[in-house]
Amino acid sequence: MAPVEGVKSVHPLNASQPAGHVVGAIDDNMAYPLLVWAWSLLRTAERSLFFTIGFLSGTLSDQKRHLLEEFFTQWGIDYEFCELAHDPRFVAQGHISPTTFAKFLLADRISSAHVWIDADAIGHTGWDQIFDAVDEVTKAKLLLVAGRKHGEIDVGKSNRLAFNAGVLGWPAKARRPWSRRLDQMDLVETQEQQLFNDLYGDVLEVISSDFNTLSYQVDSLSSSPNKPRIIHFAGPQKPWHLPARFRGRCRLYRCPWSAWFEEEEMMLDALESSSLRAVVLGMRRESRSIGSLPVGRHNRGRLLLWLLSRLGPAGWIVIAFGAMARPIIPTGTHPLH
Ligand SMILES: [Mn+2]
Repeated sequence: MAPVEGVKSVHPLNASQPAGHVVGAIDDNMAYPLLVWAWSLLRTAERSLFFTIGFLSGTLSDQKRHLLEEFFTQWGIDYEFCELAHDPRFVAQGHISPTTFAKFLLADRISSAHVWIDADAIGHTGWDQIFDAVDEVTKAKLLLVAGRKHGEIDVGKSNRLAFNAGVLGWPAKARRPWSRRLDQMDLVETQEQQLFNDLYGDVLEVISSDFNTLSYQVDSLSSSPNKPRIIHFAGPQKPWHLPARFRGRCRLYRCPWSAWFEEEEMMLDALESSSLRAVVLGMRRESRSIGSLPVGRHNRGRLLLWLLSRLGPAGWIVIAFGAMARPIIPTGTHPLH
């Protein structure tokens, strides 16, 4: 079948422009968001791409994996799946699954230059310039990350993690051994991010926060002074959890989630006449589910989405009242604008 229109095939590789190697990891829950991730990255890249998708043993069903392979083949994506050994130290923490630790395993396995991007992110025009930045990493630096705000980073600040590990540029250099350090660590709130900060804090090359724009830091894309190149939907509540009927508000307001909805819509439109469309709609339905009732202070945004997914049209009442509670609900990440 012909590749989807508007998407550049990576076959044959364009010799004048080096291909970018994108690495990510998923489990069954993230199979559908991964499609939107891959679609957006491919759609907006100016170079050919090669994808490595990692998964921890036993967390991605053969069925899901085969479905993803069908999509990738149809889109002309050059890819490999990479099964990784699970490790009891890879803990689930709140909404963060053990899959996040795949970053370490994949960076060890892939010694050539590549860019890790969390599957809860999308690419925007210009995102693939990060590959140039990785190639230009200075001699003493081992890892490229995006600053938290306006390209700034403060490694010395001990009360807060210096960088978010959702986007990582790995030059073709040695990786630091992480296993023993992980053994020595106390359990902290975001174990894998803390480990990254501990290991690489002194050898970081920092680029603009545009390459890892955290959705909860942006209220509206139309008023944001920066042009996000990679939008990372970090945090417990995710755009794919929001039922379609409530998405119009986000799109009107241009909250960061609207960018995810646009990519998803483009992807679905491009699959209009494809035999895979029915399959993708099934995956989409499945991805909406949040599971059991989310509890705890940090889960207020997720709780709102949980309610909206169960209430149907009555969810508008929750939104009307919720708008009054806006100050206690995370900004830029929900339909309460
Ligand atoms: Mn993430």
